[in-house]
Amino acid sequence: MNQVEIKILKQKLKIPNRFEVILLNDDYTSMEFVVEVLKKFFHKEFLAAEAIMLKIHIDGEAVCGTYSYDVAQTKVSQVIGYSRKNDQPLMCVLREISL
Ligand code: TYC
Repeated sequence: MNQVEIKILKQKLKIPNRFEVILLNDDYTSMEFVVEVLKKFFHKEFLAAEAIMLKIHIDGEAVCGTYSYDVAQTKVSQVIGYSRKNDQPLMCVLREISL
């Protein structure tokens, strides 16, 4: 089965598309700011936020949450907007989860 056929089958089965929201590492955003973002926009407790921030710092990225397309896109906009307002270059992207 090719990707198009899988997509049609998923639609017929009414399996909703889900999207991961991912934070990316960079050399300038402060660790404290990333923890704050994870608490504020992804509702993480301090220790969970700190663990995710360190995973991003080491691996280059980490999944912060999984949402419908609309909610995922809103999270990306909120995180980037808040980061620029606070003069931080933090980047946030979404990625569709493949079956
Ligand atoms: N690498 C950054 C630093 O050393 C910290 C950081 C972590 C930045 C996670 C972005 O998504 C990020 N200050």
